[in-house]
Amino acid sequence: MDRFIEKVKNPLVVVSTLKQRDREAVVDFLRKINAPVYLEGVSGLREDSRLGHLRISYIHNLWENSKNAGYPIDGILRIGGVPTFRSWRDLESKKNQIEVCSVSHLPFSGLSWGPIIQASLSEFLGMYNHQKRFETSNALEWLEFDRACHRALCQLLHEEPLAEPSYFHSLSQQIPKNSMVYLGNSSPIREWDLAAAYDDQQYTIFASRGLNGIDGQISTFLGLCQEDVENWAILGDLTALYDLAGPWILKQLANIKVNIVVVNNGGGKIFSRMFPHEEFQNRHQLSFRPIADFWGLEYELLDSIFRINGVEGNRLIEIQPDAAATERFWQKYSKLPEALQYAGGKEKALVVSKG
Ligand SMILES: Cc1ncc(C[n+]2csc(CCOP(=O)(O)OP(=O)(O)O)c2C)c(N)n1
Repeated sequence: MDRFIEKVKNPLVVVSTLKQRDREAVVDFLRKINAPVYLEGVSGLREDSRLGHLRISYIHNLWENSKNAGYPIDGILRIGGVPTFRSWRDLESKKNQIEVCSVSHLPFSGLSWGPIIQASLSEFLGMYNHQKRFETSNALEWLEFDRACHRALCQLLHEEPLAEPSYFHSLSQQIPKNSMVYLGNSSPIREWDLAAAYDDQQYTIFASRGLNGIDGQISTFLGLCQEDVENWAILGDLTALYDLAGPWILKQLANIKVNIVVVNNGGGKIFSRMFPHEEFQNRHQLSFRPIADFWGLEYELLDSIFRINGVEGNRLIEIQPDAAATERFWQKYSKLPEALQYAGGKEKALVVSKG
């Protein structure tokens, strides 16, 4: 850690899963070292206003965009569990080009190289009271660029309300405050981080990280449910299909309120951008209504802009995003910086192309 802090000029801190009791120590540490930070939803700090001035949210083309803004990232300091953050995987091929240091309560490195310090985060980070404070002036242009991208993203979500990420934005505004939210595979955890609003809804967010299996996720969610709050799971359709028997336990969980949201995009869409062959996606036209009936869950189908209504019992909400709108969304998302007509660190005009 000392070596990382001494050696690196332009660090990005990435914060993934944290234990609740470590959060305040992590906030103090982040404010002290004063470096740009990417906060995953599972950190519980994504919406924390005390970190708003350091927060990076647009991570598409991270390496290039930060470099173009005069802040070529030369080190990643990871705090907490293994990040889902896409650029974490890029690091696998960046050995000797970038410094990486992980500090985690868990022993998992999540990379084939780089040191990992396994420790109680509150104790370990608390010791770093007098460490280097990074010069945010180096990062100001990048932070400003990021804010402009975020404003453009908000406009895009508004323009494409039927695109898959826009449903996540809407969910994040409508799930009741203080709910437990379980983010499943494969896209939900990433799309939540990308599109959820930054209002502090005091959600307790969980995800199943580590082996990343899509099996057993309904069961994992039901095992995490609490009595005094609403419980929400957001899962891909194949992930839900892999655990069809999961709800059997509901009858024994009498005092909990459960909402299972299935984002039914007709298969494993994560593979559509990885492999040219459709077979990898396991495409289907299945409806989840019979599954809701089978388990005695109330059922709602959302295939247009929606309002979540309160219901008495447990329910399954099926979302069917519009495939064409989702495709347009991703096209425009990858070009947000161009749409900003970004030049020399200033947002000249906020024009997100229509089409
Ligand atoms: C047990 C298991 N089998 C297979 C996989 C490989 N896998 C990873 S993501 C995925 C597709 C998930 O599809 P879905 O839940 O519909 O989410 P989407 O990609 O559409 O967001 C599969 C099959 C896995 N991770 N775990």
